Amino acid sequence: MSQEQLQQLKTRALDEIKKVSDQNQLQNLEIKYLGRKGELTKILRTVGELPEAERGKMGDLANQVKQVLASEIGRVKKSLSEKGAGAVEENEWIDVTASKVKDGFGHLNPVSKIQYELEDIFSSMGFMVLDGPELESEYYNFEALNIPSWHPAREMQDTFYVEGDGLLMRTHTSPMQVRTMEKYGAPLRAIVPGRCFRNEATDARHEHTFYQLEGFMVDKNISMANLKAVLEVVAKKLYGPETHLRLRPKYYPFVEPGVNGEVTCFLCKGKGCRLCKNIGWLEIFGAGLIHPNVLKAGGINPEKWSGFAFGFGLTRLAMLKYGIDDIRLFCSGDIRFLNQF
Ligand code: FA5
Repeated sequence: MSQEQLQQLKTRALDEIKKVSDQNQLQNLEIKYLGRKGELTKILRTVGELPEAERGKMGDLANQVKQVLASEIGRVKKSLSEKGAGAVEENEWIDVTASKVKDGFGHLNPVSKIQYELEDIFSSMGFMVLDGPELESEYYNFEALNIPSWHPAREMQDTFYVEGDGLLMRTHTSPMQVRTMEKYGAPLRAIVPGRCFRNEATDARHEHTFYQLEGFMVDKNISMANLKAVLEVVAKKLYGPETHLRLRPKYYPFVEPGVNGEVTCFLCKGKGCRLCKNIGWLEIFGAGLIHPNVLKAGGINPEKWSGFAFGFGLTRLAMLKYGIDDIRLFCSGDIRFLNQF
């Protein structure tokens, strides 16, 4: 290697160092020129083999080049790490008055829209809005709701169990009935919107993760008439003043009697259409009078107090309202689905 070639190597290396934009690139250059097998290191190793007359000059020059490169690499390394720590270079500036890019704003999920609408309606009737744990105990999810371990109703609500602690992902929002009774006593009125989980063979109407909205009222002499009156007001506010409500017997272990709540189809006004499958009615909740065993589990005397409870399928309400024909779209993570609402 001649002195001229050594100068060329220095120019090339400095040029490359000037262009790096991150620590990785810089480290690669350091290895390329100054590493154990680096270009300059190799040259320095061969200086001893040169004729004596050239040896001194080449040795000095190679060492000078090494120092220049090492110090330039050190300088750039420091500047990059300062930049990484948030330092602003003189030619950089931030316009704090600039407005945000418009199309980055989010919006409410259709389930949240229905949830907030129902929260407003129930709050106006004196109901508290409460939140409950999604990871629930077997006791509150089943036993306190009159569903002992041998009860066949457990099979209809299979879920995801957490090993060891008697904990599970709640299958419905009903566990909050007993939790709320324990905390507030009677009289009481509350709704509990929230996420529920079931071990489902999923299809267009069943997901492993979905939303419900629980509601209950405990007071003196509460009857099915109170249940119907409250839920008819809710149905009319939700779907319009001409909406009717019908209750048909259905078994739930935690209510006695238990009912299925249906409203006149808001699309065909009860005449029969694709949405209601030509029945004219849409099933939107389960409900009934709170079973005496559940009141007792909540520390409330069933001889003195009575109450009603209901559970809306919130995801189902959103599907009906927005004409969504497959529940699996909600958890699909497909932004094109959500952008439609
Ligand atoms: C219950 O969960 C009762 N806890 C409701 C209740 C509360 C009855 C208080 C009486 C008193 P059910 O399993 O039917 O009941 O579920 C209620 C609603 O949740 C259903 O109508 C449906 O809309 C919704 N739902 C249930 N399972 C799923 C699922 N896998 N995917 C989506 N929605 C579901």
